[in-house]
Amino acid sequence: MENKEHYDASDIQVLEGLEAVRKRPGMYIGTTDVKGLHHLVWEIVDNSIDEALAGYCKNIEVIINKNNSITVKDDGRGIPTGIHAKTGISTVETVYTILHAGGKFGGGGYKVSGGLHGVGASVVNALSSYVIINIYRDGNVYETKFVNGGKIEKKLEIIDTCDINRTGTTVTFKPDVTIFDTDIYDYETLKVRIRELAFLNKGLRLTLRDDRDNEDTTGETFLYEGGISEYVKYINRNKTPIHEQIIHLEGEDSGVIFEVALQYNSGYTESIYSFVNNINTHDGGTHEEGVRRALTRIINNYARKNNILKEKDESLTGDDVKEGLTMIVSCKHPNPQFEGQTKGRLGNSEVRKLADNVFSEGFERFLLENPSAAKIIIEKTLTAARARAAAKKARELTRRKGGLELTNQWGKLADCSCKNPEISEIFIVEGDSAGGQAKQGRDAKTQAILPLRGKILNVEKARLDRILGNEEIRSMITAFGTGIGEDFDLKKLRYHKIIIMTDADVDGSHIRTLLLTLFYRFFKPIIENGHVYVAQPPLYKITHGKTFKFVLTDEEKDEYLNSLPPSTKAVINRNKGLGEMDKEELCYTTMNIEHRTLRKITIEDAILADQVFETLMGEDVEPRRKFIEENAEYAENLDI
Ligand code: 28F
Repeated sequence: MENKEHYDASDIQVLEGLEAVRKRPGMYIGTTDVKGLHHLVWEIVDNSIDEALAGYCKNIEVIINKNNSITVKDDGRGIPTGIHAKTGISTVETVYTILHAGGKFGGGGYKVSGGLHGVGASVVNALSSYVIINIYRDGNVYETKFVNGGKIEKKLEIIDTCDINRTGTTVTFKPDVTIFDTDIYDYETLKVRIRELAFLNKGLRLTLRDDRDNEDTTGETFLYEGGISEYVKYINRNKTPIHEQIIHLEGEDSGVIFEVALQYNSGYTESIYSFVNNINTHDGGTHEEGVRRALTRIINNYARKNNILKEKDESLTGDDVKEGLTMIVSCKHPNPQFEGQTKGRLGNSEVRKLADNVFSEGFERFLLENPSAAKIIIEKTLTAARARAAAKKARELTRRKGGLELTNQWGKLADCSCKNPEISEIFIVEGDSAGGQAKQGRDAKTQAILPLRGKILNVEKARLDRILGNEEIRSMITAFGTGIGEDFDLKKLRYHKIIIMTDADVDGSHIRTLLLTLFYRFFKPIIENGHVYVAQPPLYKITHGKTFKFVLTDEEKDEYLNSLPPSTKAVINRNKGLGEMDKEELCYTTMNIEHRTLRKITIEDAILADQVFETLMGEDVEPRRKFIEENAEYAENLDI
């Protein structure tokens, strides 16, 4: 071991540099909390990843040691062991003591990956109570050691020999507890990022091991030959992809590598993540823009060429093509320019062109070679476009009219006096007469009534966007209080029970279908959270003498009739409309909390309603006939 007694000018400069890091660690690693603690690991792992990107390293191992120190191992070439020309000290010592050494002294953009601040090993050294580096190279094992924030304790020396074929670098560091709030590493945090690094660097094997409780563990290994394709598959693992193949495209220009993988699922949210040199670009940038632009353009071209979009139709937008899209965009750039407040945006303009070229060429080919997948994808984007147009119209209309002050008697809401949504209910009632009765007989404290005209469907001829223009429906939307589409907020729901009350005939069933479709498409969470109900008015009124009874089903009717003395003359009335009951009867049997029967609508009910609606309103007669035939029984049971 060699200990220095005299410090020369360059030593002092080095110590001043590392001292600056210790004085203001935040400037170099962001924070000194648990996040900063983990950041140290990534700075070291980044150096191994660089060696992998250079094509020399296949395995990286991260170990959490018993004493909360961290060991990172790679099987790259090993940090050069000679004297660094510019500093006159060993390359390792240079890299570990001079700030930004990786970038400045590396020359020619050796450093491709980079942590949050791109500062490298010297910062880890400055913030550690010790760092030990072992290098395996030329059949020798070298070692050097720093203590107390980067003071060299042991100059680089050969401590052993090894197999001539064994090469690599092993670094062990112990974070300085006087600097960090905590020194406890979180296994999950390390695991999530290590898995991500494995996805982003195909073929690279990364292992994480926790020796804190038990030194015998083998740890977990992450290796993905499919790279970002497997990342997409992983993100979609609990979703339902709508086409089998994950589209994976790749290209290179002037040392810039661009890669993208994508797959659509049946959901509505986008999961698009972009990376530059393995760093998440939260705010996107030119790589992401290039892909998004090309995606929108190619889908439009394809839809027009195949006459799916007609001449008069508006083009699909970027918003339409991203519904249910899971996509990873990854760019490796020797000289990335990060922009924006948090430096989370790639600025290099040449990447936009590269991304666009690679994506449009490959994606167009995919659509041509996979017509069935193409059809499904295009259909999904068209549905998104329709929903978006309808939601926009509804928003504009509800905004313009200010909802609740509508003068039109049809859209007249009789609100309840109670303001607690948990016990408030709104009845959406078919027809003027039933609406009037319900208003008179309700419990005005907790029950709101909104009458709907019976003929909405016929009058409007059923395009959803036009239905959203219907005044009564708009006042219903306003009454809910949640907003619609992008503005939707479940917390603002004013009634925890939304009860559809319609006649037991064809018109009633149409209105129910329409409302459920509307809720399914624009207010899905109110169904998912069990706020939608269908009232079950009695099917029969059975009168004998001065007594009468209401029953819900044929079975109940038979049962009741059998229970009467044989000589009883009973009159059985089948209730066709709500209006056939008087207001006391309606309120007693169908609205009163004690006596009514409500059926809670599930998401499956709503999906079926949505399909029925599509089919009923579609232009083709044949699918309509077929659907009604196939679903007659279920639809009857469901009574939609
Ligand atoms: C556990 C952490 O730090 N691995 C590293 C290398 C390999 C080279 C290198 C590193 C050249 C001039 C800076 C080897 N042979 N793991 C690591 N593996 N650094 S760090 O070079 C350092 C640069 O100054 C290396 C030929 N070229 C590069």
